[in-house]
Amino acid sequence: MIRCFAEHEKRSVTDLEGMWDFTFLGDLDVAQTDVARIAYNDRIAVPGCFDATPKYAGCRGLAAYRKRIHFDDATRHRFTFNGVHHRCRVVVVQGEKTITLAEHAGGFTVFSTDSTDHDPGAADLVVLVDNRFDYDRCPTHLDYFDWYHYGGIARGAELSRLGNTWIESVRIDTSDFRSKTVSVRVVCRTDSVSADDEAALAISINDDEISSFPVAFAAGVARVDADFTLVDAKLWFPDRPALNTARFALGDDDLIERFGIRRVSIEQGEIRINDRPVRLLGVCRHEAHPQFGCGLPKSILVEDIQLIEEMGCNFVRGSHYPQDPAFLDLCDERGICVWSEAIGWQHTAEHLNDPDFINAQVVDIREMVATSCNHPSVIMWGLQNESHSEDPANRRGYETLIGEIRSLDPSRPVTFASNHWPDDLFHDLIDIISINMYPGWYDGEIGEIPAKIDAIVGSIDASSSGGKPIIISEIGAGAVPGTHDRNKTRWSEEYQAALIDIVIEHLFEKRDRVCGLSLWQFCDCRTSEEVRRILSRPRGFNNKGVVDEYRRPKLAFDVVKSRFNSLRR
Ligand code: ADA
Repeated sequence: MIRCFAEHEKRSVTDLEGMWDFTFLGDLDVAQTDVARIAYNDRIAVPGCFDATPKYAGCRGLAAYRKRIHFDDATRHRFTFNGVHHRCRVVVVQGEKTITLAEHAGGFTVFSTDSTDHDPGAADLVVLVDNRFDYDRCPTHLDYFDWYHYGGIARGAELSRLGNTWIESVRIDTSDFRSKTVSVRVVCRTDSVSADDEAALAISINDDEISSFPVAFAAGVARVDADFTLVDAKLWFPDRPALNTARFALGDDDLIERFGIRRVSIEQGEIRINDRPVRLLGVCRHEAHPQFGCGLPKSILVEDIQLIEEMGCNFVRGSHYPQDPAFLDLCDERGICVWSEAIGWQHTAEHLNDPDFINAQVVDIREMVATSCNHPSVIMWGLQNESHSEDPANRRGYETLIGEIRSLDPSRPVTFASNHWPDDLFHDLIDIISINMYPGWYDGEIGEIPAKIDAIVGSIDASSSGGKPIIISEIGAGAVPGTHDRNKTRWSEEYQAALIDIVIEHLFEKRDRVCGLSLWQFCDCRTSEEVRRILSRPRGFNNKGVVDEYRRPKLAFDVVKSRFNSLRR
């Protein structure tokens, strides 16, 4: 299941998790493979990453997954994939018919594809999955990024019967938190051709009385916009995360969505939720685990959110790609604010001036916003981590991508994490200034950290971006788990703990100009196979987690826990 709650009570939805037929095809091409001739010689679990299993560890190439599915009838059915890495081709085989429904590139976003040309009954769903690096076909997953790119149907899949008329999407935005008014925008679609296909959309919120809205289709699409003032509802705050449930029904279809009444604003250098300034205390989080790759079971999502809460965090930066929607559900419930980031890592002018790269980024952004826009925990959008925002040749690319985000969602502030200050040229395009810096790790010593933070913050405030909220979006140190040294030398847990202690103390005990911190990083994670990178990463891991890759706390965990919890009091 994609979410932490049932999105439907009437719509027929089949969770496709479980054992699938599998075979690793290696160097075959995803477009040229004759699906009907594949011989399956293995089994693999979905959700999951095939190259996180011992037999396929390190394998890069084409993998074929097959699952017997059942079409309830001949009406439209939808396959929804929660994240397939890195690219795939979705095919249905039924009798003599082999139909390619879709190809998709980009692993960390939800996408769906519909089947309309099938017979009722059994069929085979075949997903050809390719985890090779191929800039031309999948420019969002590149081998120089500082994380390991696993392959597979990582976050699961489901099959839904849409029938002839269905609810396509729901968008719930807070239009006025003071009066507790939300705007609800629903898109309905139909395959029926009868012109008099008037239907009624029923909406109820928090089990209040049902409101009915006429639905008039034109060219198969109908939109219903409605405002609801929820006088008895509570607002969503990080420390009091009140959630509401909206139910929608259209004919024999339905949809359930949760939402929070909250408005994010930027005022006087602060980030505010419902006009209350929030101080964001958090960590950057990769979705990775040695046993599961990037396809984390819900048990690990629960473990992660529990540890994040135990540290006293109220903030997670999803680095460097959209997080699992189920994790966002947990953040909604626990009041953990989320920086949701489109995939990207140190991109250059070559990428940012390549129309195909920009188009792939736009797809990622559209899928990220479509999936995450109703989560109250998502309070800001990020993009292009440490890409070259100091290069004037990249302005148009940044304008296009930031413009796309704002066109899809004008309600949330936008930022990008940069390590190029004071040479950044595009801070005018964003609402929050976010700085990645590693004083005391890549340069200098721990004692120099306060002055270096003050210097950067001071120079920002002396610039044209002065007065905007500032987040330190990455800062930290490596610690090889279990490495101890009373002299606190680099790579020891003692050094990492001492550095993080100074950072938090200086940012929030000694000063209050910076409104947010996301330590780099929550958990250790495996880096890419690139030799230069690996040689700089003991164990082939990015060891800057405050817990190791199995979520075992390091000394720094208790420092963060003590500091953040006392700041939260
Ligand atoms: C950069 C990057 C992170 C990680 C970090 C590090 O800030 O954004 O993904 O690579 O450096 O550990 O050096």
